[in-house]
Amino acid sequence: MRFPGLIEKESLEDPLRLLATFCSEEHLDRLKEIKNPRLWRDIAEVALVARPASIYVNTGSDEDKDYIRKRALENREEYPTVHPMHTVHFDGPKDLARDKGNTRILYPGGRQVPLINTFDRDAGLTEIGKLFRGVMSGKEMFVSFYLYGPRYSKLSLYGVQITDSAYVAHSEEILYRNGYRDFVEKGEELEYMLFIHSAGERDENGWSKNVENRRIFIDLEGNSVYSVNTQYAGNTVGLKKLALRLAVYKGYREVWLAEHMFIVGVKGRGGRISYFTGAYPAGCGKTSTAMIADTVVGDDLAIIHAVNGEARAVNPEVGMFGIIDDVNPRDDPEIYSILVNPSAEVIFSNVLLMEDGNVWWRGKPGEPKKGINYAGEWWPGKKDENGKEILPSHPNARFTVSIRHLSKLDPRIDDPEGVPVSGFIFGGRDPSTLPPVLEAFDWKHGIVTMGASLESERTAAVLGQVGVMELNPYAILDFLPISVGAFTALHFEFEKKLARSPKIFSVNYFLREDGKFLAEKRDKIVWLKWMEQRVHGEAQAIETPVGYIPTYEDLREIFARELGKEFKEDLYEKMFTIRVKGFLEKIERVTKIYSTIPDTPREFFEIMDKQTQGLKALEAMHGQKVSPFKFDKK
Ligand code: SPV
Ligand code: MN
Repeated sequence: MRFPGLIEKESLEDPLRLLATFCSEEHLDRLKEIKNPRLWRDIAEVALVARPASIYVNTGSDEDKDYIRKRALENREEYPTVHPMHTVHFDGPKDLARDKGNTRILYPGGRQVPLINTFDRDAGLTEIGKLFRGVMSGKEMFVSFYLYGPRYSKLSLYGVQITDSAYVAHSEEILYRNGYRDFVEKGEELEYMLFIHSAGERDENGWSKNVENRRIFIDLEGNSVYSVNTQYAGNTVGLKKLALRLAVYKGYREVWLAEHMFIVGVKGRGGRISYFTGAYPAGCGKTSTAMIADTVVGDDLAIIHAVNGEARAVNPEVGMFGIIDDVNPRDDPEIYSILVNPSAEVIFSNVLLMEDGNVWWRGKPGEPKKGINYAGEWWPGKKDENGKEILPSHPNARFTVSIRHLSKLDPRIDDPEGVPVSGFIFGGRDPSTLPPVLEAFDWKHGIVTMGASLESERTAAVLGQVGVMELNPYAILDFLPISVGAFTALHFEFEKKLARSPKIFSVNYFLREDGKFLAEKRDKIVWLKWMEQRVHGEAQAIETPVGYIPTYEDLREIFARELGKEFKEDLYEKMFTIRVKGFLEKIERVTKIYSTIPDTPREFFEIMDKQTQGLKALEAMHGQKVSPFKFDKK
């Protein structure tokens, strides 16, 4: 029972009979095809509590997809544009991003976990039960089935989405592989994650009205997530960040990794492809790195298992929910061309929909003209109640599109075995210390000093002092259901299952001198190619106390080959100078936080201590800034 006290247990004894009061015969038959009584009870219980007018069982057929799109338009959850395959969704001014405060991990007994927003499980389920009571009355409830990974893969998970939002179902049809037939094939034995969502009451603009009662509760024990009074996809699309928490938890118990990482292929000598996964906090270059690589398996999430001693990764998704702000034809030709291709199905969210039926976002050539946006009607110069100009499209405006439109889509996207992972990349935004690329000594060193220690500079987009470094371990802090100490221990355990561990790298595209970035945007490909060569033992490296850095000669060669650019020795020296003070400060900041987390492995502190000793010895010998030319090559 999911909603204690709200319904009689007996009422679920014959779930199909009960569901017959909500479903047409055709849709009831669709449910009957899946011989899984637990699933029938789950759906019946939600229906009994939320009281929808009807239930639509989505099989992922073309007819079902068309119906869902049509319903999204009829419900005014989406608006048509000049292109029939392009629609626009608005979340409303108070529902434009993930709600961290109201997203909580339910723990029995109200257990607290440092840095994680937890809540007592019983209290949480009671509260959510009340919010779901009758919440779908008069509305249609969609039930959809998805794979979280390739078909017939041991790495994949399964999810059921129940929602009263056609926009959510529509997004999921683009972003995930429909799994109706897998549910039918697997019947009773199938374990699934359950996502229950309601947009709640909507106002005359179609926005969720009761956003103050927005709740996203993650029930680890029940393998379920409840989300209500919100529409923003990061809060509602179950298989995205809600599933990530459940997957991390399952991986923690079974020793595999669910990561907030892209998966890309980088071409090397003889045309070989080596795969890398990469975790970057927001605004640190994750998407642009994925797009500059030679092939793309995924842009946001990765499930990584040890298979016969090898780390193998699958992308649980087949679509992108990407930031559209500043996507322009010059910097992002690939994404831009997809977004203006009339035959690609796109849901734009929180952009400007102009009166002529065209959409506009910052970066799109042409001027924004009168229309509607995330805050209602818009016209050039429109101001809010404080006299501040309202942007035509929101900085968190997004596009939802199938990844299959990418010309660089990796042919192994659907490989049930996943792709072998040669390297993990952790990318932060650091103005003053970290070099553009750095290789860890070994797995544990990388996990501790690069993954667990991942920080990014707070930018103007977030309130507070600009330039302050914020810890975001593995770029997954917002989505962690367990402590970062336990997550770090999991990475140590994971390595024990590997015969050969991926190399670990950190990258930093934001190193500045005199306020100017030392690296250009397009240099990213150089760091990727260097990593690819390192994986195959083809590039040299210089050992420093914080890890290995590239040699000047290797980089000069790669810059010339990849970009036709002359890489100057003095730029190399600036980029790869070891800034001892900055590194020591980072260790101090990060260690201070981990010392408040009781389940941090002892080795974490040992590795940090060793690094501190190494840096201090270096400082004693060469001072606070040490040129890469002072070290020996390896
Ligand atoms: C992110 O913020 O990391 C995203 C978008 O990928 S959301 O789905 O909102 O999490
Ligand atoms: Mn993400």
